[in-house]
Amino acid sequence: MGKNLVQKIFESHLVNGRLDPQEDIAISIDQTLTQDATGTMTYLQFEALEIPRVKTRLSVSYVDHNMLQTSFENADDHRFLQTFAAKYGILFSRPGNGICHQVHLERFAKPGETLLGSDSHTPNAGAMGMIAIGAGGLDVAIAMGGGPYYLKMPEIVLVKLKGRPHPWVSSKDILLELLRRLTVKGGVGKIFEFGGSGARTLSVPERATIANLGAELGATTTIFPSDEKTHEFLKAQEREKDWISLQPDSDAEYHQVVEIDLRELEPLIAQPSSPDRVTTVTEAAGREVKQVCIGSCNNSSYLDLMSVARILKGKKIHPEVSLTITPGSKQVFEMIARNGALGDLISSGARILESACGPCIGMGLAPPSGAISIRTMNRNFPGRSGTPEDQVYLASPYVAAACALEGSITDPRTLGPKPPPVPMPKKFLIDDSLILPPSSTPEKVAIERGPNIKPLPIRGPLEDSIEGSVILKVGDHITTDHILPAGARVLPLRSNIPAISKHLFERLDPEFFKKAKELGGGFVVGGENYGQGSSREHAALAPMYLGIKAILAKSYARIHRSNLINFGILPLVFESSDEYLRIEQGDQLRITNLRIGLQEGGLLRIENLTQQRPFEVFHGLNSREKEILLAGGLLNYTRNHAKS
Ligand code: MIC
Ligand code: SF4
Repeated sequence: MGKNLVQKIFESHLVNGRLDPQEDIAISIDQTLTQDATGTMTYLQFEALEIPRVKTRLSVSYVDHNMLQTSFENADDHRFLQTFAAKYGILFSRPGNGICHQVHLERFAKPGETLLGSDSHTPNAGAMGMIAIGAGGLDVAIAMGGGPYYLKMPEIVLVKLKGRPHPWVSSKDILLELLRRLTVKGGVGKIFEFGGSGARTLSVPERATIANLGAELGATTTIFPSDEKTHEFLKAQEREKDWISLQPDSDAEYHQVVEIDLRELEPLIAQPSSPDRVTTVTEAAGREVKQVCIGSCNNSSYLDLMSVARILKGKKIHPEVSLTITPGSKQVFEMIARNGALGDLISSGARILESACGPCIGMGLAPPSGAISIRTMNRNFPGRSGTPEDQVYLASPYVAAACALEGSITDPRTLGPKPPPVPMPKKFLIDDSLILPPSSTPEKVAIERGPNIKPLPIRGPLEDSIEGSVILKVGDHITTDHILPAGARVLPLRSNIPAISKHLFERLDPEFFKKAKELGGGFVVGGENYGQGSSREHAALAPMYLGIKAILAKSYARIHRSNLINFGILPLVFESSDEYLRIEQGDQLRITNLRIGLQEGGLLRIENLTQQRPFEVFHGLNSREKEILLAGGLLNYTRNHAKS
């Protein structure tokens, strides 16, 4: 039987297990990436492992999220990250060099390799024919120490693209179409492998838009073959030597095949406040727009910004619209500056932001109250932009440019028969001077730690009996932005768990912190796909710090479930939706004989002391996960193993 692309790369990296769906496997990791908002904690954890130098082939530390320096915290974190990277053998991409996923694609992603990143959009690099997975910072720390990455072997879905899209339909619309069909949990436990004649015609940056947005399906990752288009891109990045051809066998098998006929697609748009609330732009047309933000790790490439610049050239944006442009990297920024396109954007009335995550993570540019903001980004979770009750729509750069000109949701096909052509450059501008190599005399490097960098909280082994009340009960699709918001106010506290924990669940219950403190911890109850979205392990670390012992939910998002286990919090699953309905906020729960109960079967018995009745929950933990929980988290588990 022939092999698909995923099987080929997994096979060459397999450390443990069999490549059958649902089997527990471990794969070796060639490359890691971190960004500053997750990086400080990742490196504090790496430090706790007491390993003198990273063991990966390549590890890169990026600074792109916490760029507003309204006080000392972010600047101090940058110094910590820079000195840490120098000492431990990590490349340091300085602030200003660009967004981790865009820079990694340009300079480091390599066909056939594996990448683990402490950011959920790490699959962006799947555009280069590599297995790139987003994970919690502790998993990345372990990988930097030479450990494998553990996961359940996902099902592999072939997404077969047929034909060529009509003018003004872009690669963004391909993934929006998949989100429309499959929803934000349609990819859980799956890897999407793209193929077919329609995939062959897409350039690497177009593929990256798709692979990046695959994270919103809840997928483990997304991958494209490495072919002539990959070769063309790597050559233009002066990295031809990194190219290999990587294709599935002609008789490769898949668990599922999804076909998209690109000729049937039209420009699409995701409505507030979920990436899967997709409709056609025609359907939404006419709604008044007050803000347009072009950029983020989705759609900030040279090709994207050149398209926007060509559309806006010689025109002025609508007087009611504020338009922002964030180039994805220094390479993109400098190229559009040197070729004059930046001048066209400025002349149209655009506000040019530095090359960073910016508005995508609420680092400024919150939209006006009640106003529609059109963004080329990947997430429109409620309140993420910084404005309560925000109205954020997600769409392609073509749609965004049309909206900026017209002041309302506008189908770009009204702008003319075809978008202005933008050819792929034969050669990108290469200047890696903002990527600092590690020190050759690491023993001389002192790590700088500002006052905001607090020691890592660690819990002891799992208790045998836990009791407490349900401090909060929430519904389906609670994102990590609900659990622990990002934005300019909270992000600077990422290296300070005592301070950041004050913001836990604040959007859902402003009293949560106070209650958890008074009660000394307890339980949280959630619905489907609990913990959807980002990889931020702070959404597990802060609950652990406040004494949350278990979450009870209908189902979990992949990365968040691992993060809970990594920090010793039980991710329990309701046996039936009835149980979810019966349990109430404020109920007092007790689990006894937990240590033996965990080891014995798949179910745990919980006493609801308030309602005076027992009920059962499912834990679905494999033997390694049980051991991690019994040890009180992955760090304790790893240290115990290192000693034995
Ligand atoms: C996001 O897009 O939500 C983030 C901010 O990049 C997160 C990481 C973080 O919270 O630091 C992600 O996607 O993992
Ligand atoms: Fe940054 Fe936004 Fe991409 Fe997250 S989704 S890495 S915040 S640009």
